[in-house]
Amino acid sequence: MISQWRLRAAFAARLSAMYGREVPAYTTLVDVSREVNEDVLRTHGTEAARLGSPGRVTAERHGAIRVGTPAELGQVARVFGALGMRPVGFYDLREAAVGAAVPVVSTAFRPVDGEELARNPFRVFTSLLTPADPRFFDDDLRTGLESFLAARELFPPELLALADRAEAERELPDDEGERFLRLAVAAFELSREPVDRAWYRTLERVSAVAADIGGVRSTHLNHLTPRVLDIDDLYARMTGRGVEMIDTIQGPPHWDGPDVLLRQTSFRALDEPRALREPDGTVTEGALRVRFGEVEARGIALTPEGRELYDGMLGLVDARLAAEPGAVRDEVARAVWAAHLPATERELGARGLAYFTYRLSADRPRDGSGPPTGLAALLDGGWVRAEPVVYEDFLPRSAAGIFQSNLSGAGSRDDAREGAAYDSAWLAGAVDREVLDPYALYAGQRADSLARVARELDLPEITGFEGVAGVEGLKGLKGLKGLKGLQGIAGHQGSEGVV
Ligand code: OOG
Ligand code: NI
Repeated sequence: MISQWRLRAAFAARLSAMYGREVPAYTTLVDVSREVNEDVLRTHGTEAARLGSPGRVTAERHGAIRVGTPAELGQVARVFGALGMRPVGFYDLREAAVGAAVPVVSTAFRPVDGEELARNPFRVFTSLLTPADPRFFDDDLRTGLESFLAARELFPPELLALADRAEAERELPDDEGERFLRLAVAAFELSREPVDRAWYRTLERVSAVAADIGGVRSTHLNHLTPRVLDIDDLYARMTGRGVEMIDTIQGPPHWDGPDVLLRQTSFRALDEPRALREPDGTVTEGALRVRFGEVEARGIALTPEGRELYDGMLGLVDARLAAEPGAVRDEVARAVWAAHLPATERELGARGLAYFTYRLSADRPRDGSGPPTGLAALLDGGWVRAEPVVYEDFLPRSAAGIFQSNLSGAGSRDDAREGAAYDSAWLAGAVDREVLDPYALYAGQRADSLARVARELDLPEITGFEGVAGVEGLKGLKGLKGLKGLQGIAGHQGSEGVV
């Protein structure tokens, strides 16, 4: 029998081998990532491993795929359900992409509990085309797209049947497991079937993403992303090897305080030979440029309050750059971070801005004194230690930036028209399963760890979150409005400090 997590790990490894054959520059990226990680672990050792064991980080990947219809997304959910990956979060990239046409909404399929994440955290950012959005597609194009998409089959019935069995039984017999893996990897390979050039170009004029999804009769992996422990070093080394990277690292700047959320960068999409069918029926060898290589560094998960601070800080950076056109984004961001984000994990926790789990300290007091009940006192007294929770999700603005930096053209959108509404509940209906809230998952990890510590110390409960759980004055802190609020937050102290 092959258990679900072994299927997941094997799927991620085989996808990686397949993508390396298809996009050789990806192999370079993986090699350089490994070098960087080995160097960081050599110099920073256990400290670097606090956000993931070396084994986890070395194998860690996220993939990105794009599909065309709710029915296709439902099938994707079954394939990933087989691997113990569930839909988490809703991302509306139509809104996050400013000035470019990215007509998709997305979710991420990933394992959700701590043990499963530690075994193999493979996740896939999955985007769904929005043909019903009139800002991008007129009635004719919508009808054309929908009938083209309805006529294709991305996943063979045998794969879906095996997937349902693996999801229900949480394992597969060896032969069935092997068959499942082969069919699942094949479903994400780049197809050799000729692409209808005229149809592809029609869609490309609206959006390169729409063409990549709705212009071909199959799906494929768009990128596969290794995790690196020092993304600035990675960026410099890739550039040193002559690989053209996008201009920036998306997400938080490099700074002296704790790494939070997610930093990402990529090398530019490369021309790939593809067979094209011309209007007269002949097939020619052409090239399409849609797939690229991305790399990421993961930091600590932020609470809703921490996330509002993060979004407010991004707004502040934008406002400063608009006011001072010559300024360098990274320097401005570093200054904003230094002014507003706590510089230590302890303070991040005390202000209720980030998630931690807690465990009994090996060198806790043994002098017969009983433990206090408040978390701050437990931490101060050396009873309990805090460990950062890794951010397992994605960031809509960074995702939009990654999409945009690799588009061949901006496409077109008509913002005078009313956009079609899609939200998390709609997505849940499409996949016929619950779309989980990332914050609830992180908060659950924290609560579980506190309950365990309370049991171990024989305390009825551990107090100390009341003061920070409902940090006031953060609502409506968006962009420029955040300027005033930010100072308020920076000076905010929970009535009872936590970490
Ligand atoms: C997905 C882009 C988003 C990320 O890491 O934020 C993404 C895509 O290009 O299909 O993968
Ligand atoms: Ni990605």
